Amino acid sequence: MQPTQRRLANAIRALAMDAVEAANSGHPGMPMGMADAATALFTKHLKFDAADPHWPDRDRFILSAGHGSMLIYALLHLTGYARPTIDDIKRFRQLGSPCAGHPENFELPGVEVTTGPLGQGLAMAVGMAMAERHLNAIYGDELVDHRTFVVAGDGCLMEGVNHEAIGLAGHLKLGRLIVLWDDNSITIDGSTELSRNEDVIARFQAAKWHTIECDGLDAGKVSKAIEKATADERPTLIRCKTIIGYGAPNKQGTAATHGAALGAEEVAAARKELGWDSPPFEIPADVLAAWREAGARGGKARSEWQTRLDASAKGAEFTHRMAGKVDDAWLKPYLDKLLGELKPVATRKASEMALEAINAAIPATIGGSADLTGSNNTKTKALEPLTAENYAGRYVYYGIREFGMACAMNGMALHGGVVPYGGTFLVFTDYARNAIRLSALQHARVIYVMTHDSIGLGEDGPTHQPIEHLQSLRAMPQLDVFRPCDAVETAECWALALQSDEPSVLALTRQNLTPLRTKPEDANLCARGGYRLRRAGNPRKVIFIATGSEVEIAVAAAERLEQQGIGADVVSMPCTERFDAQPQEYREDILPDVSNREILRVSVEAGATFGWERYTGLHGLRVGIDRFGVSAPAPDAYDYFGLTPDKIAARVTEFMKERGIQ
Ligand SMILES: Cc1ncc(C[n+]2csc(CCOP(=O)(O)OP(=O)(O)O)c2C)c(N)n1
Ligand SMILES: [Mg+2]
Repeated sequence: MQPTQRRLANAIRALAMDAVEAANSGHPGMPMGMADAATALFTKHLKFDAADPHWPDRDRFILSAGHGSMLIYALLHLTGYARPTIDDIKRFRQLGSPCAGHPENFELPGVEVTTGPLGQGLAMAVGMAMAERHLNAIYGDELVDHRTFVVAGDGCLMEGVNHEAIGLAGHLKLGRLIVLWDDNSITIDGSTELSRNEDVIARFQAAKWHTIECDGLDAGKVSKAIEKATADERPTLIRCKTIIGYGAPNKQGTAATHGAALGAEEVAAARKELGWDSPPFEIPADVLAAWREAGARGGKARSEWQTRLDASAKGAEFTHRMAGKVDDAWLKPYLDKLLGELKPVATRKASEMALEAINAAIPATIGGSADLTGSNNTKTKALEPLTAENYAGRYVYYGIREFGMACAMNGMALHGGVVPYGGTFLVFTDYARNAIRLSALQHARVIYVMTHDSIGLGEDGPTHQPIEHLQSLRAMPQLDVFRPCDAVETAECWALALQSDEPSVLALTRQNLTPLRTKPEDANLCARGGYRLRRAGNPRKVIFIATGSEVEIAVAAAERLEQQGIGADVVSMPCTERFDAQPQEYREDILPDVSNREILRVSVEAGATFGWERYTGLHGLRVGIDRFGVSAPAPDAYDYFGLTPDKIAARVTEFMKERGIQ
């Protein structure tokens, strides 16, 4: 006799209790409450094949309530994924175990995205569903025909980003997105009544979602709800009424089960309550067999899909795209043309010019902006909007939803087959910041086109003028921050961002910049992160290290110094992260390891000087802005902050005099 759905679910409950008990840390309540719903989904509906976690046409499952990580670890193990093994689960939350505290996409195939920061899983799922519809529009049902399922908790539906995400999903009519809400009326502080009295269902309906309510502890009812959800054209929220920690007789329904081990006594009582008499980490053979059967259930669909792929005229192209490969053959002809018609342009405009070539050459790009299309210059001429009526479009009007946009781009990038880029003002990276952090943590190739990158934006004033943003983004691991100084560097930085397996921020100006790179080069000079743009004429006494719009100012300041017999190099440093990764000989050639008495190093960037001592040395000179900006035309703002060639040259000579540098 086949084990009941409840008994299959109890295997999840047991593993969750036991793993948290062994680690003496973790969250048993959520997996225990949602075990029945997850069992219904994984045994009856989710299209997947545990033998091939990377099958491109699999349904995507996203555990947005990432603290309940044992739910997904249990599911992957039970359905027969190669990892996690039972030993991995025994080492839940221990160093080196792929069963980390929260699910990490880079640890386990089957974990589609990294979750834990509440709300973002749901918002990334929106991006996954967008990528699916887009690729479906191009490759058809025979190659792309899958759904995105999400388990979200109360926390996910309280975080502001859920509003952005569901608004976008409703607007784009992402009918293949199905969210199971773990409605257990509990969060860490206690009852949800402490902090929420909104009508969540009405809110989703207002965002044009289909909603269903069911008993989340009854797998059969959840199954019926999923059937209804898949039949509807709208995205669906299934409100699963559950009890947190279900099965733990004395603690269920309370916040005590949310994030702590239940304790040996309560675990024993739960075993009794659930009729589960296997020792910890042991799954009865009949239960395991039924789960393994569920994990192999998609094998036939996968092999049929493989046959269709092999026969498809677009098969090779599809495989290439899903592998994430992009061409960079566009760069050289583009640069050749650009060098023939040099004129001052803002780097945001230079980015648009490069994008014209990129979008023509790389069909996988999907652009967008958080309602600043005309300012971010992200839409190239041929791009059509991606809409509910035309999913084949390649331009997303995200609306004023920076965080939602960044999350959606993470989801798209991790879905695969598309390369998302999106814009807003650099100052608003703060709105999107935790999603940028998740791009970095997850190795998601997302390209952030962040314009208006300094006081150079002028009259909009200090609310819009980034100060600390460049340095704070540079502090983030696994993220490249590019700040190109002219149109050539902008194209080079775009090429690097597209070839990267990490996210990038392109910091671009509003104001026009003088072309500084005017000759063809054999190599992409920005690839080294920093390079000598100008070599000292007189004996070298000064090295300017500048980025973006301040490079031309540094070059002009260097010319002033040369007139006084002071030799000055100018290093353009479009990407400090890449410079830091260069071999020591290279770095020492550009920034020789000598005292600032022999050669003074001067950083010039229209932003926080914090951190620039890394390149100037403690006794070097840092020219920047360590206060909020001002509302004024850009040239006045630059003058006010002393960021003009004359003022910088004067400051350098003064500094040299004070310090006795000859
Ligand atoms: C953005 C964010 N803020 C705070 C937390 C810390 N946190 C983890 S779980 C949780 C409560 C979530 O409540 P709910 O989603 O209802 O989960 P349940 O207690 O039902 O498992 C909080 C505040 C987090 N992970 N992410
Ligand atoms: Mg809850």
